[in-house]
Amino acid sequence: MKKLNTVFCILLLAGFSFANPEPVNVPELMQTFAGEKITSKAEWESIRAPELLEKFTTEVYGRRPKVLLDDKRIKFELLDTCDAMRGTAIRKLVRCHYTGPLGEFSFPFTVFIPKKDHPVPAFVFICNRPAENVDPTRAKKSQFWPAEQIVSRGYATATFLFSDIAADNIKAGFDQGIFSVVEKSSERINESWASLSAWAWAASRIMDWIEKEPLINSKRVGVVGHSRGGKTALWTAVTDKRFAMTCVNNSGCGGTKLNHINLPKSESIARITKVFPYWFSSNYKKYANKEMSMDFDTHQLAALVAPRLLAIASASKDDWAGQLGEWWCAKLASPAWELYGKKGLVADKMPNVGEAQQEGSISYHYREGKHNLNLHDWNRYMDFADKHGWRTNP
Ligand code: GTR
Repeated sequence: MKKLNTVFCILLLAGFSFANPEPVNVPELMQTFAGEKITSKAEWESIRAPELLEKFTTEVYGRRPKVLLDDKRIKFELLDTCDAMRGTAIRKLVRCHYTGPLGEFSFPFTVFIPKKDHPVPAFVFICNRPAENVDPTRAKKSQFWPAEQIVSRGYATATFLFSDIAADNIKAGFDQGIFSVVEKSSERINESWASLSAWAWAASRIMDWIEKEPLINSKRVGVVGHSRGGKTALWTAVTDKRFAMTCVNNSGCGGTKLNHINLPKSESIARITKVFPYWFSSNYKKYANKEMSMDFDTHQLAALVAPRLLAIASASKDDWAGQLGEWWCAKLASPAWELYGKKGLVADKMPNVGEAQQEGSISYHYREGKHNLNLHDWNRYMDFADKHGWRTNP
């Protein structure tokens, strides 16, 4: 015991700290890559935000072929509409068709809309788990997409299966799913789009449909995703300003986890680009083992959501996602909201487990438990939307 105490004292005297690690040498948010200071909303919008978007496009998520932006190639087919949830909701089953230069592609999605108070706010959910988690018949229920509870709080919700868009499999390559109708995999270059971008593209197509759906208020739509789906939700909101809110659940490396902080238990860029290279542009692997010297970081990506609502969440037993790095992303992104006269994250340190920080336009909550998305998380996202008046019509 005495020996242990002595070791402890020596460590303390040597300046060894048991406190949380701090971010180190974080790239500036309000300064261009060329070193110019950004001091106004106008400079942010015309100079800094575009160069950051370009950076994350080429270096992390890849560039989508332009032909994907042509809305004349998109059509919707209403497959079915009926009453659901004991008459409290309307269920619509829809198929989105896309005519690509190399062929036809389509994917289905499910929508539940509360029966009253139209037009209602909504959450588009990117489902990165098996189909039983988003059962349109509701015979099977899962907290991963608690559609009944979402509807009972007055929100509509729409979901699709990410695997219907592009396979989540390293062996699948890029001649499958949406990729197969857009370009040949032999034409791909280092900055070509990849799976996270393909999944995000699908979330935006659901927004196209929502804009034509009078029962839903398209100005109050959030996009929600967990883990690889959380990374996708963030990229969706960054690339599609129609989403008024994004909920980024346990997204970790390649999502919100800050890189300029030493969290040895969390996933690294070397690991993620080795195991999941098909999620990102090939350029991303250049940053393997260079986390601390990269000239960009995730707070700059999150800042591209400003001045809209951003919710980031971690789970206490999810060291792999690097909870502290997720919190710092929220904190360091905040100056972008301040340019709009809003507050970002209102907090000086991580909350205790079980608590939420929701005073500003950035929400952070820290749930007890494992890497997951459950009813607790959904309720925090809906609380945040409620706080911003989403349930108050119009
Ligand atoms: C892990 C991966 C993470 C995270 C997670 C998930 O295997 O390392 O980046 O995305 O999967 O999607 O659940």
